[in-house]
Amino acid sequence: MKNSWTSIWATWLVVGLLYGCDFKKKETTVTEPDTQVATKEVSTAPTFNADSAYQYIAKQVSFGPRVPNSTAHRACGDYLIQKLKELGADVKVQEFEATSFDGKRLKLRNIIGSYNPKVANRIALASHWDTRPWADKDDTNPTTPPDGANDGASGVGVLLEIGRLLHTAQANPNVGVDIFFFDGEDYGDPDGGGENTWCLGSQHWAQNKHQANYGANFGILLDMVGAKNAKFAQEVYSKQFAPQTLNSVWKIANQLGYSDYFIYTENGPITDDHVFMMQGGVPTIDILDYDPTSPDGTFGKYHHRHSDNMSVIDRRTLKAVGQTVIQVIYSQLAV
Ligand code: AHN
Ligand code: ZN
Repeated sequence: MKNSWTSIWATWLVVGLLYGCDFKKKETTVTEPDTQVATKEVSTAPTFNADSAYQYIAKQVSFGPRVPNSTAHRACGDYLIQKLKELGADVKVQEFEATSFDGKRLKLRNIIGSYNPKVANRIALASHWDTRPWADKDDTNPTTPPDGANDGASGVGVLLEIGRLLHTAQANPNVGVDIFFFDGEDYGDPDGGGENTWCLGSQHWAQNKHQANYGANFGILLDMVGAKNAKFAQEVYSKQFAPQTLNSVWKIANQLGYSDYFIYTENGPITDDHVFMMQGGVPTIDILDYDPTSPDGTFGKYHHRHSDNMSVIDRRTLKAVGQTVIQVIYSQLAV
């Protein structure tokens, strides 16, 4: 069992290394909506407030780009710790150092907020909170960092709003929720230095759990979940290693009326924090704005460019993602 799991991983690693992240020549397959998956009777979830999520994003952006070792990064990390506490979470901070592909020593923090910490059935939710040090796809100024409103801040903003709902909702979901803000995701080598140059925070966590014997039934990673007209295709590693979660989440999103966003098209594979969450034992899907059928290809036009600022953020996209995730929590998926 262990061996076949290892060889499956090795195969995907090779596929990932061959194709990289931004690969363009890929086959796309269309799968039909899965109507077989049984989700428990949909219980009433609280209403996700997209404007509140929007404000949490604007607040992060107001610190400036959250590039590791910068004062904005330090200040925003302090804010996130404080905010999660204020929203009633049990907060743990993992402070550590990692070496970047270009030889820098980075001071990083993973920030983890837990709700219903004693409950055995758990859901892991995650986003990265750091900003890429360079808008390296930008035509005019590729050496300075972007605002990272979508790439970084959007997922965190949605998860803070989820935390606010868990803190204030009348009905307590019958499940524990852990919110992971991973650091150092976006410091990767653009020139093929390897997949392990990305996702430094989740790699650290996979090797050093914040809690002995930590486990979750499944995980959901949010990455670039705020752009106008975002498309969330079904990412290959998610489909391979967390198929039930993927099917259930897409089904709920489509039931809620968000079929424009949660599309039944395959993409990837993408090396993102969910890969390392899976290595840490939590089968995790990636909700990621990446549409292989778009004429612009792959990531959105704002990706790693200065146009990734508040003007790309659309409350309707935040609502589609946030309402889906809170509904998943209150549906207590049997996956
Ligand atoms: C790579 O490009 C290797 N991974 C994409 C993950 C990512 C970057 N998410 C946001 N920025
Ligand atoms: Zn990025």
